[in-house]
Amino acid sequence: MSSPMLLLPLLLFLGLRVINAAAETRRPCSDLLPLDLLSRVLSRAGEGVRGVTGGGVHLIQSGGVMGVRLSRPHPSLDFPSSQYLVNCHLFPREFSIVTTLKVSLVAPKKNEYIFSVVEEKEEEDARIGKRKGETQGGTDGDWYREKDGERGGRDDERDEERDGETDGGGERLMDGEKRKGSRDGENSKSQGRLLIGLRFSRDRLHFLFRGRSGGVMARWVFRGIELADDRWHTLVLAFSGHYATLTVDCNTHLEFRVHSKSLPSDLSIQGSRFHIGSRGRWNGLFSGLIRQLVLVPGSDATPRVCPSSNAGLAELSVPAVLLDLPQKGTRSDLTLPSYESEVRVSVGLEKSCSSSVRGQLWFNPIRRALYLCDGTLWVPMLQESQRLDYVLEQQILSTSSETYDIEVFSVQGLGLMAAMAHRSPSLGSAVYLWRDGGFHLYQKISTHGALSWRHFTMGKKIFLVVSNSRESTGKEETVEKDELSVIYRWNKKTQRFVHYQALQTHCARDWEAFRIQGHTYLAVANHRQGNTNHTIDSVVYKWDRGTQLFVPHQALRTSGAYDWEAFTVGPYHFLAVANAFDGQTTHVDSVIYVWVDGSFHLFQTIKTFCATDWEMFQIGSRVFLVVANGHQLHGNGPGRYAINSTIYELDMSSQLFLRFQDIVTYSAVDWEFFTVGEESYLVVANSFDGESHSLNSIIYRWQGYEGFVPIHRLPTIGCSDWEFFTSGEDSYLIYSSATAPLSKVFRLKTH
Ligand SMILES: *[C@@H]1O[C@H](CO)[C@@H](O)[C@H](O)[C@H]1NC(C)=O
Ligand SMILES: *[C@@H]1O[C@H](CO)[C@@H](O)[C@H](O)[C@H]1NC(C)=O
Ligand SMILES: [Ca+2]
Ligand SMILES: [Ca+2]
Repeated sequence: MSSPMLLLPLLLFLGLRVINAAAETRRPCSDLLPLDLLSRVLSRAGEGVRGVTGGGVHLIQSGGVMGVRLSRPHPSLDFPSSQYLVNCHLFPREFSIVTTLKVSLVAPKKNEYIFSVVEEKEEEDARIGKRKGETQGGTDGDWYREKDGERGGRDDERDEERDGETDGGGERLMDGEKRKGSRDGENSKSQGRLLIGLRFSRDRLHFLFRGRSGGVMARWVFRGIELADDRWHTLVLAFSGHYATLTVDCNTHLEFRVHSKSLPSDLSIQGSRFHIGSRGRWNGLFSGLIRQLVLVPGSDATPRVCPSSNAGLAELSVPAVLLDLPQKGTRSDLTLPSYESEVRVSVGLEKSCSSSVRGQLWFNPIRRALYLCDGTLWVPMLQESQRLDYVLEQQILSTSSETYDIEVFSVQGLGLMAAMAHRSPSLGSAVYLWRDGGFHLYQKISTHGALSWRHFTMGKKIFLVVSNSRESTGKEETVEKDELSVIYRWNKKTQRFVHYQALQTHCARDWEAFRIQGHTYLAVANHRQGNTNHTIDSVVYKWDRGTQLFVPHQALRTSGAYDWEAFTVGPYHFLAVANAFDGQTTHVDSVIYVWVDGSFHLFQTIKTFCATDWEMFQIGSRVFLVVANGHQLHGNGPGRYAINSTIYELDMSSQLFLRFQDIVTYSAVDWEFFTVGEESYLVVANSFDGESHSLNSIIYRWQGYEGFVPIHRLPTIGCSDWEFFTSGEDSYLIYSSATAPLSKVFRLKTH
């Protein structure tokens, strides 16, 4: 490997950063994900929080764009902070708020809260809880109100103002406006102290923030912000170190240097509640439309949102139900709403459609579909998005021996094929052809302890490469001598794969094929040399046009390499190795390399535990890498198999892969990413839990800000690999077993 010194200026030039540190040390609150507060509200409203359905939260279309209107206080509008800011007792020191709003009018001298975080007292908790029970189905108003005179609470509004004044000065701007103390407070005493508040008046935006130790309320006032012009605006308010930045519609850029004392770093959010669209009181509900409200911990979200082709509607995370617009229908008998009019949409459980609600829209959050009442029936307005419903067993394929890997590919004129790496050296491996909804044996290929197959093409030439790893006989020389991996080429005439080139490998676990600047490369993961040496070279080969053969291009030192993953992000080519074992421990660094000037250079190392697979995938413009961690070895003690496998996301500003989500896996050996319709999924191959090989593999579905959540469990035996493929209209998954001579094909049912 070349020296990092030489590499640095080059990479700086490219805008990339080379770093040796593990990614996990970068974020103080690494478990926090962007918190989509509005999705929270909508899913709670849709589910009918505590028996109360829909009311209070309406989807409104305005200016051709959907937003949420809050018509009255509703239980879905507030929730405990602890529910979403877990593993982090203090509010993040660095954070951004991204919000998209449309406000038509604000009365002079009036403030409206976009959201707040309010302290909650325990006895209040109990009382509110009781009251909630009492008022189910009743008026929502009581729910927020406290009994008069029950507590001699301070009037926070005054308190906030006083704090602001006494703590004034520096670059922080004070709002001199005096308000009538009674406006908010008299009838409904405060529920608790305001900890965080984002509110606006006619021409300014206020951000309030209280550190607990001093009890001091700091306030920033951004003047000249005219929000109430009946247009959609997207605001990004970012707090980072000593700066506060406000970006409006991606182009106004107001930057305030915040007095170091001013942004308290010790704001405890324990025992507090988020209130969306209010200060947590009966009156004073946000009057406009909200389309987006996201709290982003740990970074300035501006580069994630801007630039945008539609800056007033720049998006970080908009609830899915607000993304779709009703299409103009083709049926002429329907009176379809004009985009410019405000249309009422109810969310929640099915209501009856009768002439009285003709023309109303109903959003069913369970089916994620929008319906229009034509006077008698609900007519679907949007093509219901395809979505994985359940998984059907399609085929049980008996194989000559156990299988370590499956590669599915297609050959023009013939169709879908699967190359399977079978274990038995005497029976060899095979290629199968997809016919009539199942795989059938097509061609046997002699292999020796085959561990993986890779398909690739060069122009019209079709190739397959297999990694052979003759199982150890105890005699090192024979092990060494015969370890040849083989490239096969598709012969059009005979319609068979034929031997093309053999390459010396060392217990090869994986082949990866990729192209860079018109050249084809192959990388082999050499796992071990002899019986004990794991720290050896893995090799990148390059196709030589003269000799028409692959020749060694670069050697990269690896430790028990298991997998290579090649991927491209913009102009950058990456190659990541999963390092499993260095001879002593499974706790070794796996490495991501980047292509600079004709060869790979260190980009980032990531701590892994017996890493067996990397899978790169993209969701929208976001780039992720997920690692499969096999097991943790502690000295001579028993290994741990139930450990986290981690999803990393490429952070565009730091140019690093940062921890995004941990998922507990059981000796994971493979991740497979796939999409069905609009939805994204991951499936993991769980192979061993310490006792048994019969356990569930899990399918996870992408849920945006929640990351991936488990949705299906598939019983597998010694699962070694998952592959996703489609045939015609249908989507399938196939898995192979390393402990039984069978593979299974599942059909993914969608609706
Ligand atoms: C392992 O193999 C590498 C590459 O062949 C060699 O440089 C190294 O010395 C070997 N290590 C041991 C402990 O034999
Ligand atoms: C997995 O990670 C989560 C959160 O990152 C952590 O709470 C949990 O203890 C970890 N589980 C294991 C088995 O390491
Ligand atoms: Ca991989
Ligand atoms: Ca796979």
